Amino acid sequence: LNEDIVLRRQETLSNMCDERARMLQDQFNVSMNHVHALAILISTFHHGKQPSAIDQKTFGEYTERTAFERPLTSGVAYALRVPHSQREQFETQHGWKIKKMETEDQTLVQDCIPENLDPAPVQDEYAPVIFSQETVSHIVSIDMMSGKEDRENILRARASGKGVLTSPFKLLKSNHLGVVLTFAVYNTHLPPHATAEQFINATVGYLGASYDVPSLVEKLLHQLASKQTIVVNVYDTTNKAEPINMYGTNVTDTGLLHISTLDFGDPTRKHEMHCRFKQRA
Ligand code: WA2
Repeated sequence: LNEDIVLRRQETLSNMCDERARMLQDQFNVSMNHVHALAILISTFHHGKQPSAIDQKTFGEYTERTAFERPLTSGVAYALRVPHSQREQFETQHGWKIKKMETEDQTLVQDCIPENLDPAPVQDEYAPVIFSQETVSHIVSIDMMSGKEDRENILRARASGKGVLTSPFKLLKSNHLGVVLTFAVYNTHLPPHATAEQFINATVGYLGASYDVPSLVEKLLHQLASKQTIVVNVYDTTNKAEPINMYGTNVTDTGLLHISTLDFGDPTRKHEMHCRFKQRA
């Protein structure tokens, strides 16, 4: 009889966990598709038209009004690919300098104001943000290639032609761990099986979305009114030996546990949802 109860509890837990994992995954997938469409919008109306039909005002309005299409994202932005040979011309044209990303853990708030950031040191190429949704306007003019996670994402996105995700890291102006999703923008219409070299050569910029995972997962789970029943954790398990906790407080409970796998569309990253009952049987 006791065994029966345990089995029933285990089943309830796995159903609740799988449902939540599927919701999170589906919402992520929906927003990923929309971020992909934004990359095509930039390709068509910014790079594909002379003169461009998109400026910061248009981009800001459009992305704010379509924010409902990108659940879980905290903002989107567009960074232009600028080779060093064009840096001076780019800076003159925009009237501002390309800035270096400030990654010190203890940065003064005033250091984050673009005017107070240091210029980007000399590199082969840069990825300064030229358009942003209002919610992430603090990254405008920052060279995204000067941040380790952003740089890796940019290089992987442009060589693959696919949407790619960073490991969890502390986003600028956020106290939480988050992830960034990047799609490269190309100047020609490439077949999906083009070579990495073809993809890289055709790259003109990078459309990215940031996800503040803890606050967004919290919002999602809140809608389910299950918070009294189960405890949820989300982990990046790409490195099996060192899972990174992306959502939820650390738990050492030994009661029933159910693990649901999450697929966020980037096969090089692995994620899991761990669920437990709040109360022991
Ligand atoms: N967006 C928002 N906050 C961040 C961040 C980011 N990256 N990086 C650190 N904090 C424009 O992949 C190109 C967005 C990067 C895209």
